Amino acid sequence: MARIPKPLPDGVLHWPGFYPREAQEALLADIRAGVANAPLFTPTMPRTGKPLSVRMTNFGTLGWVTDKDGGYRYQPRHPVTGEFWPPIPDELLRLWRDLFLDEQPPQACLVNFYTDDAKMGLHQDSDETNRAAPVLSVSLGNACLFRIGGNLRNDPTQSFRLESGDVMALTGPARDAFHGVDRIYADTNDLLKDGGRLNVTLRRVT
Ligand SMILES: O=C(O)CCC(=O)C(=O)O
Ligand SMILES: [Mn+2]
Repeated sequence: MARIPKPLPDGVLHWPGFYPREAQEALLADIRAGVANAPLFTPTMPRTGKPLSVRMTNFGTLGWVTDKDGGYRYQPRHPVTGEFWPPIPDELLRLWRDLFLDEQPPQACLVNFYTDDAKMGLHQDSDETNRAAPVLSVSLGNACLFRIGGNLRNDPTQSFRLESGDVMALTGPARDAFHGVDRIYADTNDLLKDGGRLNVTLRRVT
């Protein structure tokens, strides 16, 4: 019997293969240019100081950071260099504008880099004061297994793959859904020469 694909939860929008390879390369070049000025850093958990397995940086007027003493927060400067974050690449601003005509522009672009053994635990994006605006994400490099549930931690979840060039958004009823990345599939894409996965998320914070 053919397997019927399960529809995504209400408000989860997924555009598989949104960016063709050339556009992925252009976006990667923009991200690399930003990372040259705002290097990836290793975030740590509030209180325990345990390092996350992803490395991250940000673009925009506000960037999401976390460390042992300060916890989860947005701030205008890079926690290691002390410099303001670089601007959000034009292509990503355009993407947001094209998809979300009526929304104010994003203030934060969080850049996550996953090595092939990294993951991200189930969480809500809840440090934004503005929880009405969507969270928009673009995936580059190796595929991952993305998990999404409901607004309660114990709600049932479903999982699907995000591939290089995919765009996804958590909107409306899914804006506060618990989500995470269970695994990266090594050797599934050659955009990143040394493997791994890059994900950028655009957010409105205030
Ligand atoms: O890497 C992803 O696809 C998700 C990233 C994420 O949930 C986050 O940065 O809050
Ligand atoms: Mn998230």
